Amino acid sequence: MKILFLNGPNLNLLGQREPEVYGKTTLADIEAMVRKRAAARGATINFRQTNLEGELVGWIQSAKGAFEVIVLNAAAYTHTSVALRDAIAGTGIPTIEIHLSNIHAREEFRHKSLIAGVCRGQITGFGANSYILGLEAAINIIETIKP
Ligand code: CA2
Repeated sequence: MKILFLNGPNLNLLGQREPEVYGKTTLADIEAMVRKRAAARGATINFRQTNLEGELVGWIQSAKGAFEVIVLNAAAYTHTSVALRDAIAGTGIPTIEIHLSNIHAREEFRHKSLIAGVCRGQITGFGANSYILGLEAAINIIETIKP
């Protein structure tokens, strides 16, 4: 089971700024947590972060044939990027949208996700645990496709 975790802009700042919104856990802490659970579940993960929209698009495109599922926290690009939506639709790889915060309980501009319609589902508001739930959803998809 090969699962690609992608993280968008500013998530490299997790644990360093705005702890009242995003918590004190760093992205490296989250990666370690996901790695541990993935190993226990027999899955292999690749975990990346970028501040660049085009880099995310490139990673999504080249995931074809290399990964079975993508777990994506597109951060602010969630609300703005038609390019990301098109890339997800274009690869056809099942993609799970995740967020640390509950985007529907925040500012109105965060309520709209441009990628939600091309993702298998959305996990939002469980803090760092959203990543573990994303991993479990990814494994479930893989096991359903290949019983
Ligand atoms: O809740 C999430 O996971 C978000 O994807 C986080 C994005 C935000 O734009 C989305 O609406 C919801 C923001 C990530 C920025 O993270 C920071 C962490 C620390 C300090 C500043 C930003």
